Amino acid sequence: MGDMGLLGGERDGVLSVAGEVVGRAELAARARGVAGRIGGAKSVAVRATASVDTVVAVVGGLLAGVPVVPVPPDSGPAELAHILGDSGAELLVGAGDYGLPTVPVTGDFSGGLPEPSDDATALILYTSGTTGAPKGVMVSRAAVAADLDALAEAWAWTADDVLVHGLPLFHVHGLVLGVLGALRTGSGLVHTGRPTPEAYAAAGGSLYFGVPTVWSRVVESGAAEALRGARLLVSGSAGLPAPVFDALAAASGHRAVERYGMTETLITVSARHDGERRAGQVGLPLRGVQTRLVGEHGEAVPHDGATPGELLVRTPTVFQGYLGRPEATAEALRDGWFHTGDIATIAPDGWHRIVGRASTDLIKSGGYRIGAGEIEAALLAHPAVREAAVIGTPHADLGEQVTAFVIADGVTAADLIDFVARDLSIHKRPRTVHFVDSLPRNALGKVQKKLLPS
Ligand code: MLC
Ligand code: AMP
Repeated sequence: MGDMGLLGGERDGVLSVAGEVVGRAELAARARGVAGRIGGAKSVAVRATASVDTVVAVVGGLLAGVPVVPVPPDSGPAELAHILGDSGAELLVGAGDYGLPTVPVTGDFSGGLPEPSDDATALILYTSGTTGAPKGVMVSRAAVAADLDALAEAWAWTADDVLVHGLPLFHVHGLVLGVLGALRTGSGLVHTGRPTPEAYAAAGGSLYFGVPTVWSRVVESGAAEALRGARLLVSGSAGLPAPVFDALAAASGHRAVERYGMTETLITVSARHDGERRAGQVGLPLRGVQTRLVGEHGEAVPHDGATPGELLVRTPTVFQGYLGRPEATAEALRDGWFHTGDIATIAPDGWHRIVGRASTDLIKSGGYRIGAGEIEAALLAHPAVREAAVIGTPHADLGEQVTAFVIADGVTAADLIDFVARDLSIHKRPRTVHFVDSLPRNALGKVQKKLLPS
């Protein structure tokens, strides 16, 4: 289906983004208008603010079979230049000042549109690796459709639901699940602009999505009580701490459904609407997904619920590769198995628990994936910085925070945080900068991050 099942059907549920309401017929007409003007482009960029325009632009790209590159609106200049250059985006759809020819998100189109193949790239999502600049993750139309259908089944997500969330529209959670999922299932959508507890409490939906930081704030603020009438509260993008799971259950009456995924694989493991919910565990593989654990040398690790191993997934929702990076793709995707870099246990009854990450160089802060290498490179670009090491350290609200250790003279922490902020988006800024005389290194000179104080 050219529209991926996003626009059809007899659906009249509300679609509201940051206070702006759009009817499905109007969304379809505007998206066709975009599609009619971008056909043939290699890819198109969208400044992915929380807005109806972003939804129109993304759906327009899907209708045209043109890969969409959602750009974080707070991207700093270095990040923005990288995303635009690396993706080769030829047009900007909607508002923004990217130095590209711009296509408006208004207007109509009555001509014919192509029928893109299932393996056409739907989205190119930029995500951080352990080193270097973010990589473009190519996600196919088929992967998006398969994931949304598997989630709809696991969560009994239908046109009778009203989905509420306020997550950013440039990542899998907010965009693929939170917008395309609502469109494909036909559910209503109330995007709250930002994921504040007050807005969640006021929205009156049936299905709620949040990252753990959001659920923790919902509990802290007292807003959880207002969610009693909901059907399902879903948490993901980082581990939901068991105390938050318990406090949310006590205050809202809902044991949250936790699910696990990655940009590269979409969502692969989840608790079910009609099944158990276990604090600290992420559930069972979704329909069509296989998982297994391997040790450091690739040996099989028993699924005994106790022995940790690296989690591998084989799934119809897997990405098509990192744009322009065949070696990185081959490293991550071997014999059809994606190596997640997450350390997990699998119990004999199939329940998965994520216990950590293989690398200290990937940080999850507020559900954002942040590569230490990218921040180290930004710090090292400052003339006063001689050495830098960045790690994630525990943070009560964000799960982890970005913490930098630097060897530098004549600068303050605030100088360095501002310096990084000039280049990168807000959540990548270090929250704490420690000035040190030396960094712990091994005999080969590599920084031993595990020895840095957290
Ligand atoms: C942030 N601020 C800083 C700062 N970092 N100020 C100084 N130094 C820093 N280092 C500012 C912010 O701009 C904000 O200002 C204020 O401090 C509060 O910031 P915050 O504590 O980070 O809160 P907030 O901005 O409210 O963000 C929390 C959050 C956000 C939970 C809303 O982290 C978020 O939206 N996370 C979702 C990430 C996500 O969607 N991930 C999914 C990836 S896909 P001001 O002025 O703006 O208030 C994926 C796959 C899967 O993972 O499984 O889903
Ligand atoms: P991203 O690429 O931003 O999609 O981040 C993917 C990473 O988020 C995974 O590799 C995990 O480390 C983490 N993640 C996502 N969901 C969960 C979860 N429910 N529990 C623990 N970690 C999670």
